[in-house]
Amino acid sequence: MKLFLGLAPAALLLLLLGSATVDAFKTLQAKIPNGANVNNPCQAGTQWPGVGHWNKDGGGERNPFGIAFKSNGFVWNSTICQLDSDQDGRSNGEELGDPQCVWTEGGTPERTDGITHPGICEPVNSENCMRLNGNNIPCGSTTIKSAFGLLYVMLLANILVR
Ligand SMILES: [Ca+2]
Repeated sequence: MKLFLGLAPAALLLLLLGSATVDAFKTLQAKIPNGANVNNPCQAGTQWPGVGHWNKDGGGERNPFGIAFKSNGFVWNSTICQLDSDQDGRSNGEELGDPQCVWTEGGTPERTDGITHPGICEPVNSENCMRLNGNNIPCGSTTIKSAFGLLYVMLLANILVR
């Protein structure tokens, strides 16, 4: 019982920190065009809600777009819009559906579909992007996890067969 009482404040703190992280990126999503509409460059058909972070669910280390957006005072303007933060040849505005850099908070961007990631160089499998994204790109980790998962299943199957 004492252990539980001791852990309770820690758990509560984690819960608060977790929801604070979610709140942070949800608030920031509204400050960029199509902030809640960015496609996941690692997995078609899914999204990347934590646009400024290497972690798709937000929190942790910022990607180049997140770093630039922060140093721009978390404001969307022509400066951040014209940058190509992930260096894939398309400006942040082009990626986020505001090619003319005219979007303001609360407005509807010029384009709302096919929104690409402004902080992760795409296509992620190209030689150039693999170099630029470096070890930060979490696309590969799923593959590694799957590989370990597969290995585990194979080992387990091997044991059961015996
Ligand atoms: Ca770009």
